[in-house]
Amino acid sequence: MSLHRIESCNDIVLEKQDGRITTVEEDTTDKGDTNNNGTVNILDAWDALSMSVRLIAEDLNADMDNSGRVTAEDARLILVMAIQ
Ligand SMILES: [Ca+2]
Ligand SMILES: [Ca+2]
Repeated sequence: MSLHRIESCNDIVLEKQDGRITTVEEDTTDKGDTNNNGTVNILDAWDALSMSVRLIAEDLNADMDNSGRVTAEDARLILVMAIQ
């Protein structure tokens, strides 16, 4: 029998429910990174714009102002992030 020590706990979220402690996989997707490629760029802004006009399915990861909807304003905010 071997024991494995956890080297990093940064991405582990513990949740206590009904007296049991369980690990919860954290959503590590960065806000605004709609295509989930690890970086926020103009393609993510394009995705958000496409969501705002219902060309593609809405992904609330693109909801930068937490309004509950993906709009052109969210696309603008992502674009600002992308050029910084
Ligand atoms: Ca991206
Ligand atoms: Ca929004």
